[in-house]
Amino acid sequence: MGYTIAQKIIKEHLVCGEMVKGKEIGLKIDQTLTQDATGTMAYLQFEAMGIERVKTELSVAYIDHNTLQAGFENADDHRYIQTVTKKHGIRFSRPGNGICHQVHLERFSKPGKTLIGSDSHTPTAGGIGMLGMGAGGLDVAVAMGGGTYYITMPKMIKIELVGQLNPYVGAKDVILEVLRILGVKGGVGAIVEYGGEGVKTLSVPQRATITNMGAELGATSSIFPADEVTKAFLKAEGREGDFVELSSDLDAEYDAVYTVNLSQLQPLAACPHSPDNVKPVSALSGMPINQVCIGSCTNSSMQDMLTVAAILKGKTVHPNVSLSISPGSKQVYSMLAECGALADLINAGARILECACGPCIGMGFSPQSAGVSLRTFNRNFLARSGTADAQVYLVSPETAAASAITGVFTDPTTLGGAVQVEMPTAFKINDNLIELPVAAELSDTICVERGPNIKPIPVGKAPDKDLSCELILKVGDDITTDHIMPAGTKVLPYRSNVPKLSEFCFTVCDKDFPVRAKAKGGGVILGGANYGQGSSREHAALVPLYLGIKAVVAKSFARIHVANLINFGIVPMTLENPDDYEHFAQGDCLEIQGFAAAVARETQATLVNKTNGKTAKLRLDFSARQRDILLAGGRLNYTKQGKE
Ligand code: MIC
Ligand code: SF4
Repeated sequence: MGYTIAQKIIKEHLVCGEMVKGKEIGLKIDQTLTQDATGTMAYLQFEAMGIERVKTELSVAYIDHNTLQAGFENADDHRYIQTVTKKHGIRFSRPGNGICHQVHLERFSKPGKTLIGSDSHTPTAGGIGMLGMGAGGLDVAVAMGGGTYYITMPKMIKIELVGQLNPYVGAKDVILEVLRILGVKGGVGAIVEYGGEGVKTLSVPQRATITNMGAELGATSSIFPADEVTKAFLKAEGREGDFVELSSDLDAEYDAVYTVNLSQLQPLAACPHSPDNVKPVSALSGMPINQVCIGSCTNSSMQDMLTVAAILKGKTVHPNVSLSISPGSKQVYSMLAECGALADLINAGARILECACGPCIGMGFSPQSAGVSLRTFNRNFLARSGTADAQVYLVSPETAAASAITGVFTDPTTLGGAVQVEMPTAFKINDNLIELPVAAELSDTICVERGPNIKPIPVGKAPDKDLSCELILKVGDDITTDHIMPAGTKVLPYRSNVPKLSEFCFTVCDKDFPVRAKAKGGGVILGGANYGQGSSREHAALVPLYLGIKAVVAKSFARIHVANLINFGIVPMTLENPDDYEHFAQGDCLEIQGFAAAVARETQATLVNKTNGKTAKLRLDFSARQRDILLAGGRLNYTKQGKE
């Protein structure tokens, strides 16, 4: 039997385990990336491991999330990351150089290699044929130290692309269509591969828009073949030497195949508050809007920006609309300036932001009360924009630009004609904002600077012999990490200060949760399906650990979050029968007899509701390695025991 693209890369990097669907496998990681909102923790953990020098082929630290410096905290964290990376062999992408995924795609991604990043959108690199995966900071720290990265061997989903996109229909519409078909749980446990005749009609940045939002499918990764188009992109980046051809074997087997006809696609929008709540833009036409935000790691390439500039040229943004534009990287930004397109954007009334995540992570540009905001981003989770009652729609740059002019939801295909965007055959290469680390023998000369906002990382404990505690919080389906650990301007500065961060935990769902959890010494959380979807932020495990959470019971979990829970010694267990969810209410007294023994060796345990006498069977689906980590009270303790 032949191999899929991802299987070929996995086979090349397999360190342990068998490539059997559903089984744990260990992979060698070639490259890592971090960003500043998760990076501080990742490097603190790397330092705690006592490894002098990274062992990867390349590791890069980006500063792109916490760039609004309304106090000393973010600037201190940046300085810490700058000094710690210089010492330990990691490149440092300075603030102003751009969004991690965009810059990595331009400057470092390589077909056929593996990449993990402490950011869930690391699969963006799949646009170039690289196997990129989002991971918790601790997993990234381990990989930087040369350690193995563990995943469950994924199933393979193929999206067969046929036809060609019509004018004003973008790559964003392709992934929104896939989200419409598969939903936010549809990619869980899978790698999504793109193939078919339509592939060659898409540029690398367009492919990267599609793989980027594979994160919203819950997929382990998403990947495109590496072909002539990939080669041309690498050549334009002055990196032709990094090209290797990559495609699936003709007899490769997929668990499911879906066809998307590009020629038949129309502009789409993901409606509040989920990326899979997809409707045609034509069905929303005429709805008044208040804000448009263009940018993010999904849609901030040169191609996207030039398209927007062409639509806005000579027009004025509607008076009821505030338009922000954040180019994805310094490369894009400076080329826009040089070709004059930046002037077209400025003249139209766009508010140009720095090349960073910005509004995507609630770093400014929160919409007005109950405001309708059209964003070219990837997530429209409740309150993520910073305005609790905002209505955020995810759209393509084409739809965003057209609507910014009219002030109402506008299907860009009604503009008529076509935007002609001339893509440069050579990008402007200037890596002056990427600092190199010092040579190993000079590392002692570097003093790592730590600001007062950096507080110790909480460390987990071994599970209790019998678990007896309260159901401290009950939540529904599709709880995101933005519910568990919100972001935004007020919260993000505390990413390296867990005690302070804990004051915001779950407050989107229940404002009293932090105080209640602290007063009661923690307990168990009950969730619905796909608990922990979204970000890779390990804070969504670390902070509950700090608040005393010992276990999370759910109908199902998202991949990165479940790995983070295990890394920090919180036991994730699934309900054997999802209907049992109804037999538990917040405040109930819970018990699991023989809890530690079950974690050590059982695949089942019985959860007793002592308040109403009901019981539920729980599944404990762990590998032997995961059981050891949980018994040690988390991966930091486990590594201290000398294990990888
Ligand atoms: C996000 O888009 O939610 C983030 C912010 O990039 C996160 C990482 C984080 O929480 O720092 C992600 O996607 O992993
Ligand atoms: Fe940054 Fe938004 Fe991309 Fe996350 S999704 S990395 S916040 S641009």
